[in-house]
Amino acid sequence: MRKIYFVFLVIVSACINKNKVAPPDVVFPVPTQVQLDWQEKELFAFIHFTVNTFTDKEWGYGDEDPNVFNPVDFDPEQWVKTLKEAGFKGAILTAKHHDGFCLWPSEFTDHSVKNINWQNGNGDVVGELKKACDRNDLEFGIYLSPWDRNHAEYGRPAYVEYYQNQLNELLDNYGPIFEIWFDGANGGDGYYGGARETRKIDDQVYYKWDETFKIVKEHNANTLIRGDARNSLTESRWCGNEQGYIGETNWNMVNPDTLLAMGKKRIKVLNTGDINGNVWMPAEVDVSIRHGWFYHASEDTLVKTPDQLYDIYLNSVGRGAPLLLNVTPDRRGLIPEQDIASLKGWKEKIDKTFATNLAAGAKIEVDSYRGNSDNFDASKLTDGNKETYWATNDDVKTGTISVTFEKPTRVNYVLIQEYLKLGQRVKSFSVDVFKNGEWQQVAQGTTIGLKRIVKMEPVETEQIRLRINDSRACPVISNVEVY
Ligand code: FUL
Repeated sequence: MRKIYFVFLVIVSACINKNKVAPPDVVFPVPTQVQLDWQEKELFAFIHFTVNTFTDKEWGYGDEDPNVFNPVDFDPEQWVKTLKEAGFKGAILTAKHHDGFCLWPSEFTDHSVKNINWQNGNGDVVGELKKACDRNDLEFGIYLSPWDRNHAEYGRPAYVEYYQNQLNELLDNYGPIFEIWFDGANGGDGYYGGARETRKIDDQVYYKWDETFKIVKEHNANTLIRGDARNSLTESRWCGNEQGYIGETNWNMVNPDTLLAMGKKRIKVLNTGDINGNVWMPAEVDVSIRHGWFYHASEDTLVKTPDQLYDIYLNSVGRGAPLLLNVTPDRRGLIPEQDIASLKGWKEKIDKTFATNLAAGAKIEVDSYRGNSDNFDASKLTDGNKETYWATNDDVKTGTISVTFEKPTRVNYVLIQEYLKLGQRVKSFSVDVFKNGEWQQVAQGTTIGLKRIVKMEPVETEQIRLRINDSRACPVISNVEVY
């Protein structure tokens, strides 16, 4: 009897100890909840619309007759429905581009929709779009160009006050917004109230970013700040190009001071992030559905095809960076039909490709798991719960996850996700399939991050495995899917 009691005690204490296995320590830096929520939304739309749409320019000089702005069939409901159906979670509008024309009736300038013939001066693109977003449950964001080629005071302190006034005005009247987009572009020359000259500023100092960011956060702590990566308060960085891809190696971290010292060379680092970075600053991939950011009739034949958009998707979302895809309302004030067709085709392709997760019904095994505790075992990889994860012991920086199907199955993609609340870790991985009695490597990669979609040549196999080859600390993987 005593013996049975003893065995019972041993089992109970083993169980208790198993559940006592501590989770891995955090590897800093880590995302804030605002950043993580934003990253997880994955798909955002940019909307470039202003006088440029009517003057056929990309950068207005600032001397445009505001009355050229006349979208006779203006229908933000059509924009929002299009974006919503394509799977976007939010839309960011150019409330003011470099030319300085304001798409809302700002009380701080005459250069706005309030002084034009369109809608008898009662038009408000920002307000109408915000309302359409609210009606359709799409999040709303604002782009407010710091560079203003219209304003007479640009380059002097009075302009920064004007800029901050406008920011306050927009956030007061059209908030809360999910993202604010601070553009870094500055070409120097402009109309500047008639001066027609070149004005140079030190963008690190002139715009008083710390103060400007504070205005945003005081209005809503949940608004994500997309800005210059050389400022450590920036919450999302530019991806270093406008072609629609983030690096195959994509760390969510950067070191703002290092970037500052690098000059133009920093653009390369924006694309890859920095394994030694001390600030969590995920990249956002911004790219246009057409060649330019604004509508040009001459680009009607240059709309990206569903396949091109799908490649962009794999090279952004599939590498752990949200995609900000730009659409271009035309002179009618509508998203053109051919662009809508492309977006539809793209969405269908994504939905079809990722319709059935083959890992869901398969057997998942790992070579080791943390403290042999079922809190960190293989089942956590496919339980559909993003808060649970497979992890190894602290001294184990490699690991193997294998997926065994009931019968030979055609596989084309593996989707992997790290649990980022404990920091981004994986440095190198490979994918193998079991074929002709042996393991054959079919893909390899570096970082994983929020989501990594690995595309392989389609292959029929009974077993596929993921090998983590190197990691900053023990790997912590929350999800594995196979398609
Ligand atoms: C750039 C701007 O100069 C382009 O016109 C566009 O707005 C793009 C998204 O950012 O810096």
